This record gives sequence, C-alpha cells and structure tokens, in this order.
Amino acid sequence: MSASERPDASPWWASAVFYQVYPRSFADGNDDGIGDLIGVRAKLPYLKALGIDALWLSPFYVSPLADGGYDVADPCDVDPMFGTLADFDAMLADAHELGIRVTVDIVPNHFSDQHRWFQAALAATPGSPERARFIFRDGCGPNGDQPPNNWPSIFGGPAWHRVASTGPDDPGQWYLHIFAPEQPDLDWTNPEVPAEFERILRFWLDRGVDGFRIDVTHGIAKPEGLPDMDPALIEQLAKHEHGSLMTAGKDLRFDNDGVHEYHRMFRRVLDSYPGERMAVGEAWVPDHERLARYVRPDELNLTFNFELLEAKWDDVEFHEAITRSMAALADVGAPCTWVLANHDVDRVVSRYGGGALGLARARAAALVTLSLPGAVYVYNGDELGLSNVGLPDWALQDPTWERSEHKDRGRDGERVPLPWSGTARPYGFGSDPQATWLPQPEGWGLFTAEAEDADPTSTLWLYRRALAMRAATPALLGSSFEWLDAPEGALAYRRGDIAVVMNAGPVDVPLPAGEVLLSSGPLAAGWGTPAGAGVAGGGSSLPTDTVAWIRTA
Ligand code: TEU
Ligand code: CA
Repeated sequence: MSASERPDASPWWASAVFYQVYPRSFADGNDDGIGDLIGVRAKLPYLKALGIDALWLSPFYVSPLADGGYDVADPCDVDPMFGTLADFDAMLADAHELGIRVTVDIVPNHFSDQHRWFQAALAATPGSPERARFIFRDGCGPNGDQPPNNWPSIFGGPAWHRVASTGPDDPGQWYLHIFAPEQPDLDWTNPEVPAEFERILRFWLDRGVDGFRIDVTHGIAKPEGLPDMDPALIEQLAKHEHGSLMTAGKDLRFDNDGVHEYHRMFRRVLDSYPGERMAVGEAWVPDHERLARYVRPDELNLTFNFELLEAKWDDVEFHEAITRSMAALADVGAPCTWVLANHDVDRVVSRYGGGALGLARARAAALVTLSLPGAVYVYNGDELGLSNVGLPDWALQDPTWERSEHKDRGRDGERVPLPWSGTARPYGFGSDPQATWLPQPEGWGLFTAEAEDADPTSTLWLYRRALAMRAATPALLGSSFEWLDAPEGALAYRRGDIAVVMNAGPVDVPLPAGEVLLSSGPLAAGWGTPAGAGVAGGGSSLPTDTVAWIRTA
C-alpha cells in the first residue's frame, strides 16, 4: 500500500458500499404484497453474500404515503405497514451481527400534513406559534387569493396551498410545499424545528443506527423574504424530465447559505456518539464549489455526487463527471460518493438504452463506480440488472403523475417490487401475484435473485465478485487515482496496480498488459467460469460497452 493510499485510520464510510433499500419494494415478510422490515431482516444473508458494507433504508416511518413515505407523520415510529419498532431493532441487531451497518433516512424539509404539528397549525390562527413551525403567509391580491410568490412545486403546480379561514379577519392563509401539498415545508429559522430534529436524530442514534441519509438537505433554508423566481427558470423546470433537479440558473428554493448552520448541528449530534456515525446529504447542487461546502470538516460527512447519474453512457461525459466530482471535493478533503441510480430516477439499464444493450452498459458502469475512490451507493435491484417497468396508468401512485396533469409518469417504474425466486409473478415477493403494490412484469423470471445465483455470468455474480475484490484490494479502497491515456471512445485510469478501462466506443480497444481480474462482459472464450476471473489477460482487447479491471505488472 503506497503512501497515497487511505490510512487505516480513515473512517468506514469513506470507502463503503451502501445498498439502498426502498422498503416498500425490497422484500415482503408478511405476504401482503408490500415490502417491510421483516422482509429486510430475512434478506440480510443475501446482502451479506452480496458483500455490501451498509444499508440505507428509505423511510419506513408512520406515513399516509402521499409521497412513498417521504411524507412523514411520525418520524420516531414505524408505520404498521412496515412493521414495528421491535422489528426494526431485530433487523438492526442481525445486521450488526453480520457486520452490516444500518443508516436511515431523515426528512427535514417537510412533515406530512398528518403530523400532529401540522394538524395543530391548521387549527390555530395566523401568527400563532403553531403556524410558525411551517411557512404560512398571507396571499397576494385584494382578497389574498393569489399565492404569496411564484414558486412551483417539484411535482408540478404551484408550491402554495390555501387553507380555510379561521375567523372574520382571516381570509385564509397559504402554506409552502416545495413537494406535494401533503408535505408542508418546515421553517428552520424557528428554533423549535432544529430542536425537534435533534430529538429525532438522537432517537435513532440511541437505537444504534450508524448514520443517516438526509433528504433534500440543500432545501431546508429558504431565502429571506421568499422572493419570486426567474420566470424563465420556472419554464425550464416545467419541461424537465423527472429525475433531475440540476438546473443551470439559480433556483431560489435550494442551496441557500442558511443550510450550513443546520448541517453543523447534525454533525455535532453525530460526533457526540461513539463509533463513527455519519450523514450523507442529498444535495442536487450543480455548482461544484458550492457542493463542496456541504462536506466541510464540521458539516456532513458525505454528499451524493450526482454527476455520474446525470451522465450519458459516454466516455467524455464520464471523464468530465469524474474529474469535476473529484476536483470539487478534494479541496475540502471529503471523499466522493458515487451514485448511478436511486428511487427517483429511471433505472440504469433503461437510461442506457434498455434491453441487452442497456444491461451491458449498466454492468460496465457498475465496474466504473465500484473502482473509483470514495463511497458508492447501489440501488436495490441494480445488482440484478433490472430495468424500469412500463406501468399502466391505473397502477401509478407517484404524486408526480396527477400533479403534472398526466405529463410526467413519475418514479413508480423504478420502484416495482423485486423478483426473488420462481418463474412467475410475484417471483417470491409474497405469494399473491395480484397483491404486489405495483404490478410486476412478465419475464422477470430470468432476473430473480434465485436464477442469477445459479448463473455465474449473471449481474448478481458480477456485483458479488466486484464487491469481494474491492474489499480485498487496498488500492481500490484508497484514494490514489490517476488518469491513463486511452483510445477514442475509451476511458482508463489507474488505482495503484489496478488499471480500469471502459470502452464506450464503437470498436474494440486494446487492454494494457496484465491479468484481467474482472470484466463486465465477455472478452474471449472462457469468460464467466465459476472461478469468476476472466481470461488470462495481456494483449486481449476490450469489446464495446465493456469495462475491465486489470492487475498490471
Ligand atoms: O428527492 C429530492 C428531489 O427533489 C428529487 O429527487 C425529486 O423527487 C425528483 O426529481 C422528482 O421527480 C427526495 C426524495 O429522494 C424523493 O423521493 C422525495 O419525493 C423528495 O425528496 C421529497 O421528500
Ligand atoms: Ca408486507
């Protein structure tokens, strides 16, 4: 291990592979067609065999599910649909027993409209302390019947909702909801709000969680006076395809300087516990210098780098995404956090062209992210090579569908319950094919964990081998990184004695001399043997849409 490698003292999360569980869709433990915590617990051996270091669980808290659980009605309890606090504790204990860390989602930008605080705010009058926890304003216009400003909601329509009058002097105020109307934004300048979130963090830290993923962490501070947004930007946003919050212009709703004070509070709380507890921020911040501010030494530990998720399958785009992500965070000394997919964006296979082509590229891209310096997040089902599912209108549940007036089908296509076993629906996700909360497609029999476990060339085995090799290879866990020259259409870099070559071009490219440790697809006859390693290396060439890891001399 060279001097530039990560010192042994560096914290676990700096190079961890996190696996995102979307609880509703991961595994069903009580056969009602909805994933739950008993299901997660039952699949821990599968996750151990996969080789991940930690889990990130999307929300499983009490919620009316207006936004898949990101509308939290009680952040310190489990929704009965997902189980009980005892189920959570049992899952956490088993995970720790297996050496898997557990992180959970914190949603600080908003509560559910069913949260007791918001119910109290509705019952109280304008100017009351109950309303001051949220962002209530009088409307514009003669009767206050216009929204207080022109902000749009992320899910379509205005970001303001009017409530009923509480008396003769009150025409009815409006409250801010950057997301759905069922998700009223909290006012973090009210000290009661950070105090409540400190309590929530401590509740889960006391139970033993290893850290948090913090939702919309770039949105919790609003600009003074809530000024109007640039109408041209609003128009541009209205056209955006779902999945991207990155805009060229300044979006006044996000990345206001006030957020950093709240991140420092999160960090203080985390650091007051033993055992390297951590937080990763979800911050869709296009400006790299500004993104770096989220991971200054006294702020969040990690922040997602969404550049690769936004990049097309293209060597130049990958090169830029990687370079810019690394340059920004290097200045503050924070590791990068690579992410190709999550529950908000189309699955990788579909984004890269779908079918066999999309799958080949998705497998290749996985070998890129898993060989870059820093932490990596894997979205559940990506290790099986799943694609987005084209769902019928009647099945859609994402609020985006209704709020965009049926222009944007939303994010359900990447949230379909996972296929575990068997050849017919529901593929081991419970037993009733009609009961799964979103309908599964025909043809997933080839993509079940069971089928892929039996096929050494499967995507599941590719992930298992890559994760095992990463864990056993100090050069991949360290921070050393160097670009190598590569032919047109290709990308190459070195991590210690490991060279990584990505071919996104139309023709084969030569591989450097050495032993091929792993490749995302066939290089030559003999590929995909149970031993897992590819073929004896030097001099072979790398086909299009393939990535290889090579141990150089
Ligand atoms: O997402 C933040 C976010 O704004 C986007 O990912 C957005 O949901 C997407 O681009 C719209 O199509 C987080 C959660 O990950 C997401 O699931 C929630 O809906 C959102 O916050 C609100 O809590
Ligand atoms: Ca269930």
